[in-house]
Amino acid sequence: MKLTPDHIPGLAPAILMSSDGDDGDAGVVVETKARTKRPPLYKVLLLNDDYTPMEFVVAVLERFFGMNHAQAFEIMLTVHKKGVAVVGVFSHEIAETKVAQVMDFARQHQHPLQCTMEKE
Ligand code: TYC
Repeated sequence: MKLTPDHIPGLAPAILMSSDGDDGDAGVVVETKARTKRPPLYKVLLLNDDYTPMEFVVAVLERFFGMNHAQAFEIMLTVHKKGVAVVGVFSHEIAETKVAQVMDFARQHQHPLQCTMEKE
């Protein structure tokens, strides 16, 4: 089997010398270099429903996503009209925390607001 560094995630080739022409493995010298991989990012999505008050959604966007009132109102209207909008992009841990905070806050106020996350 031909083995090149492309088969090894996180390792990059530095030197790749040709084989001696038999099975493609012998005589091959490979130096590898550690490759730093960016952590995956996650979109946090807010979903529309027919019952959650618009003012509550605006308050959620201000409180948990650091938006000013005008930004929050605009995103709320996008969700209201289109059904869904991305309200932020975060690391997995931060996205999970945001989703939990929004879901808890909505439940505390007995609103059916839904917030989810998906890999970007
Ligand atoms: N559709 C809701 C209403 O008319 C408002 C709303 C907007 C609800 C955004 C949820 O994520 C949402 N009261």
